[in-house]
Amino acid sequence: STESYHRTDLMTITRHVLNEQSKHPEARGDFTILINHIVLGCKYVCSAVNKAGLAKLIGLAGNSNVQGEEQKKLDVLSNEVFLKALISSGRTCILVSEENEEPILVEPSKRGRYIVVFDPLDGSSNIDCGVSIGTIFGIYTVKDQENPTLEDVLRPGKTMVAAGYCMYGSSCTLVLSTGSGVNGFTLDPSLGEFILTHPNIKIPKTGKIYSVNEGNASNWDEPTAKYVENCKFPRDGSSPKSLRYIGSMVADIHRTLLYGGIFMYPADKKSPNGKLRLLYEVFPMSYLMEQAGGQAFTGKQRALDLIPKKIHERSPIFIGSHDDVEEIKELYGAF
Ligand code: P6P
Repeated sequence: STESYHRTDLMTITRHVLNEQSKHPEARGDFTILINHIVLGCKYVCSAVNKAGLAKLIGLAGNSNVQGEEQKKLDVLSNEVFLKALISSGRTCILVSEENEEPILVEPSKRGRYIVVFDPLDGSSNIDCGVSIGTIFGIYTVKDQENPTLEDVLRPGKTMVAAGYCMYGSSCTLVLSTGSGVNGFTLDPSLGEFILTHPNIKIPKTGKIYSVNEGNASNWDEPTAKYVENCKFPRDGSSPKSLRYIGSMVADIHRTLLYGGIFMYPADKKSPNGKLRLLYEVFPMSYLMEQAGGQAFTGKQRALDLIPKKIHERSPIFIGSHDDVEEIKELYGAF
């Protein structure tokens, strides 16, 4: 809200996380340090994303930087930035990135008790046309810090201790939950600080927007087809819903969280598990949506109850306003 922005005691994300920490007297500040390193990564990627667009457009010297190095693809650069930031925090022991086939085991001297699963730059194919893209992350606590194993990451999303995303668009917005609600922060480039601009986000109980790639309609199963049909030709004679589909998950989810409605990437004949990745796309967004009063459903069960078998496995997802997801659950229950 503008009121908090103009107040003199700006609530930065660092102060906000420290306030959260003070509610846990036993906390040693490790989590705060971890979040600060994630925030650092987001600031760096934000500036790289904004520059890259320009560099590409004005064709800087074959897109190589001043050292003449070949301009790294932004998602590769973003991945390196987050891996370095997370490892240097000294608070992580296992990292799972969309860009790395295998989990990364942090060297013992730099180990902490957190596991971070992340997609460093989701939707990066949208950069060239200026569509918003984003970083998505989820955080687990390791069971035995002396012996981190793959089992530590193949756990249900409901055991995450925090999740969030950072959207690089007209402004840089970081949305975070540490288990007691959802808060949105906007980067003030003049301060280099994320300022609390969306305190305690709650998703409307129902919405007038549905978000799905209609191009896949020929492959949908019956319940999805019926639900979308009813959005367009409501049986109860109410006005049809609006279709909004950006094709960048972070942007579609951010709009759904703020305006309400439902985002869907269903399973279909081509991709029986849908397209989106369970661990570092579906779980973090489902965690946030539930914390904001919404729901996340796979077509079979609550998304956060799923137990991954592989770190890059996919899952169908129906996520958003409580009542809208309830409708699709009834349709799936009925079939
Ligand atoms: P489709 C972007 O490539 C992405 O991974 C998500 O950000 C987005 O929601 C989805 O794929 C879009 O997929 O098949 O509709 O183009």
